[in-house]
Amino acid sequence: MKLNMMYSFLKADIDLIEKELEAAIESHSPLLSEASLHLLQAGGKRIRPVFVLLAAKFGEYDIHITKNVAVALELIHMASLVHDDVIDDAELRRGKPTIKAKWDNRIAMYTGDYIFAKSLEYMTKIEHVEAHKILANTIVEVCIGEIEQIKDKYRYDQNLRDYLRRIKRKTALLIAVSCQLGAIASGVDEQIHKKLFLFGYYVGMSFQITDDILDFTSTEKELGKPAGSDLLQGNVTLPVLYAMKNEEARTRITLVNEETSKEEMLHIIEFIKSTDAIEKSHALSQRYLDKALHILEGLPNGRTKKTFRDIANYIGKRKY
Ligand code: 2DE
Ligand code: MG
Ligand code: MG
Ligand code: MG
Repeated sequence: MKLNMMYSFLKADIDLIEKELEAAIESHSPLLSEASLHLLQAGGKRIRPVFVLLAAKFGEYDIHITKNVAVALELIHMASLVHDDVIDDAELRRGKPTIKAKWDNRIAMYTGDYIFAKSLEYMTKIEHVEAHKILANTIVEVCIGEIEQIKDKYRYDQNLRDYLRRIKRKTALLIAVSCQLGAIASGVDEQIHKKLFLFGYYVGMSFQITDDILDFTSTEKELGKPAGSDLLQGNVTLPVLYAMKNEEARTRITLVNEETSKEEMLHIIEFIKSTDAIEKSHALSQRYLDKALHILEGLPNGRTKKTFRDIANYIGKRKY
């Protein structure tokens, strides 16, 4: 089943959010509008807004309140991608040139800041102080995660815990908080919004592990961004950690540094794929998914819960 078919009952609300996103980035500066719109129109899975809406369904659902959280979360995600593509020197995102490639790094930095500021504007519509605390704290964690990732580049003495802590910060928390804030904004009580947070956290962990696997196994065409770029950039992800349990792989991987040729890298990537590293990574992704599904069991039954389950399962199997 296609992703958007799983929540077709939300179609009108998702369409509304898409329009709001367009309106949100409209600026008096044509350059800011153009650059932001360029990324927005490249599409994306819109996982965070969808999770916001679904989580809000566990409370007093009012789209005119919830939409602000959904728009804010997608904008924060977008802003972080604009900055990320500067940091990672990425040329392609969602099948289109990145803002930094189409314009330049300076334009990209300010476009990211601009989109980020816009997200805060949407959050001001939410009166729960707690929601703002949670969001601010999450963004702090995302920044720490990104800094840690830079520090950990080409470091082969790191362990599984280092990796898991990093992906928690860079990806899982924002997905977790999408669920939690959607719920808080519609008055859901603590016991439930904490469960939704945990559900989003586990799905987010599984999601990033899959992203890191796809970087090895998928193609630029499918991903809309170059494959194989993690190792090329020195990012030690889960498949690399598992592959290093193999003596020969370990020897070759630990020699990788900034000077390693692209050709040698491609060989190493193929070697990693020939070990059991990909399979083991899938297994860990699945374990997180199972944890997410287990949390769902403790939530009230209904269409929303079923949709969360379908999306979680889809995320574990996705190809892009
Ligand atoms: C993408 O990771 C991670 C994005 C988080 C970036 C966060 C920044 C700080 P990847 P892909 C820059 C926060 C900034 C804000 C909120 C404005 O693995 O493979 O590089 O998609 O992702 O490039
Ligand atoms: Mg990147
Ligand atoms: Mg990055
Ligand atoms: Mg990636």
